[in-house]
Amino acid sequence: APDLLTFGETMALFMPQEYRSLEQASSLEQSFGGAESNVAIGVARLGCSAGWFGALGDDPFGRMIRKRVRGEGVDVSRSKLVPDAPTGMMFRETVAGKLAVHYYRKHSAASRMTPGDLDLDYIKGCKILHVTGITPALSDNCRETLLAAVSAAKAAGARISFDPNLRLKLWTIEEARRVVLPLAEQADYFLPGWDELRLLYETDNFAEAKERLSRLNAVSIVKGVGDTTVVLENGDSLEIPFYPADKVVDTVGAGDAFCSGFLAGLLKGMTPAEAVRLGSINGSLVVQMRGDWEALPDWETASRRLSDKGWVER
Ligand code: KDG
Repeated sequence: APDLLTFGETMALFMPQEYRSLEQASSLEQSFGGAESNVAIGVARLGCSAGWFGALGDDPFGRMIRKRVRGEGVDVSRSKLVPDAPTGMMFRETVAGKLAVHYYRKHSAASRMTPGDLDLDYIKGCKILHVTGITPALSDNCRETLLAAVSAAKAAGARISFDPNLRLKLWTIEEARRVVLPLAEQADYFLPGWDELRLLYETDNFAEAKERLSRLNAVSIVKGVGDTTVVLENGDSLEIPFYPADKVVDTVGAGDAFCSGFLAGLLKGMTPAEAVRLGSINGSLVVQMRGDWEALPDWETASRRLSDKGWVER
């Protein structure tokens, strides 16, 4: 099995050109995105072995996604094209400077995944299983599938990486808390954004949140505490400034890009703090181009930035 495994829903993505609204657009650019496949692509681009699986519809979009994820060097051998449900779709537009996402994903192929779809032997062979809070928000059967994958991976000694990726269009914060907080307890790496953590922990006080995080077994990596990422490990806390971005064009996918750099760093033997720097470089590159994953760097580009001496730690 690949060293890094992840699974979830990947959707076809459509965006108007030149920042028109969807109402006014006459043509749309086609791409695709999904938090987990974004991570797998990022890890593969950095030269590590990565696999992604999920259910897609047996339709043009499902085939497009599988082909293109495979083309990025990600193992998609366990993904499925299912005949009786469509590939989910999403549309993004910027209206009055504000990004809006419209999902068409109810009853999608991915939302029907069940534990029976999992190849447990394959999952048991990975070093790190990365999951997000989007999957359990899709359906009860998806939640059970995620829990089954996490237990199998943990039992086999794999590490669990967990990004809550709160999607309040898919469930309420109360529902999210009931699933996300227990999953954080199972994780080896917990990667929330500070905006998400404030909602999950119901606090605006970072010191209080830190206190709660310190009770987890996980190394916690909190993204976006001001312009820094905070790494909490065995009671120590380290702030690592964001790698600078010249221009911010599209912030969607930044969190996934960050996770992919972080996970690739761990697979390359870096400490969590070093791996966060690689995550931050990935995040800074992705926000400068449209799309979730297109601007993810290869190892040569990222490592050049890693050795940039002008970028100091606080
Ligand atoms: O993190 C980016 C994702 O949000 C996007 O690609 C779509 O996976 C997605 C989702 O469910 O929102």
